[in-house]
Amino acid sequence: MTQISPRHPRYASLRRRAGLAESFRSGLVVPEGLLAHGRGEAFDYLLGERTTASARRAARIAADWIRRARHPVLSVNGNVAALAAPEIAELVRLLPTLRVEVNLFHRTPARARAIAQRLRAAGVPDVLGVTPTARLPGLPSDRARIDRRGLGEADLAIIPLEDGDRAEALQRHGVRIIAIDLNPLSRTAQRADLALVDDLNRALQRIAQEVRRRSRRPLPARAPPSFDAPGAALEEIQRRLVRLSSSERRRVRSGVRSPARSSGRPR
Ligand code: PTJ
Repeated sequence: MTQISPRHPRYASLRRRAGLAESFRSGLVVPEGLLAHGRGEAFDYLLGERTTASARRAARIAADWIRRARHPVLSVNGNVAALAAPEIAELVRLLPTLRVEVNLFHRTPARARAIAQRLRAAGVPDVLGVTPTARLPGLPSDRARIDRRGLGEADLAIIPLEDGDRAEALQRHGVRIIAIDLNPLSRTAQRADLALVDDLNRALQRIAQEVRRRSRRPLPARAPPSFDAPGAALEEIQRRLVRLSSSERRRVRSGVRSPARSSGRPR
């Protein structure tokens, strides 16, 4: 792997990229997955690379929904396994009813096995979906190939980093959808019953934190209602951009050069 200095201002981001590139070379991640990551990074910049208030609210609701679900399933693709296997293992440890299922857009048996292997190595004891046993009706892609014991029985599915058609197909099947997607305009985020507009790792860590907080409390009598999380995220982005653009104008007017330009470093 490329050597990256921990003193680099974008060390964490560069390390993740290097990890993804490595997972691409080993066949876990597809080239399209690298493009998808770049799109996610761009939205994360706009959000300020932090969990916003609306994403925190969505994580609290998600924790309650997952705890109340009869048969919750977390769907895992190549990017998700490459980026967040330890977070998935921790969530399964906290929520023993949560099933983990490999579900791929670009499916090959070798990739499905490699992804399951990555999850097991991180501590996920039981991984479904390596050999699909059912089909989700009305979906032309390989994402229709599911595990009867997993998504086939699910009443709730967490689907990080996806496009929207499977969310719709699962909803038609009566499954409640929680999406994790940095792009508030994506069809998945827009269609999901609840969207966490946040980075995958931060979102899974936040859900785990909320589950831990709630572990000694009784289940709420009713599932808390959802809200328009993509709309709230767009407003957060808008407020942030207005703030940044006016402070940038003030800097220019007062003749102070922006820190990024004066240091010559990427932000
Ligand atoms: O492994 P496969 O074969 O199932 O393929 C997986 C990819 C990711 C290639 C496939 O699902 C795909 O093409 O996804 P899309 O349609 O590009 O959608 C991915 C969404 O995830 C985009 O809206 C991105 O903004 C978002 N995204 C990317 N990285 C992150 C993210 N959201 C949260 N956290 C991230 N790290």
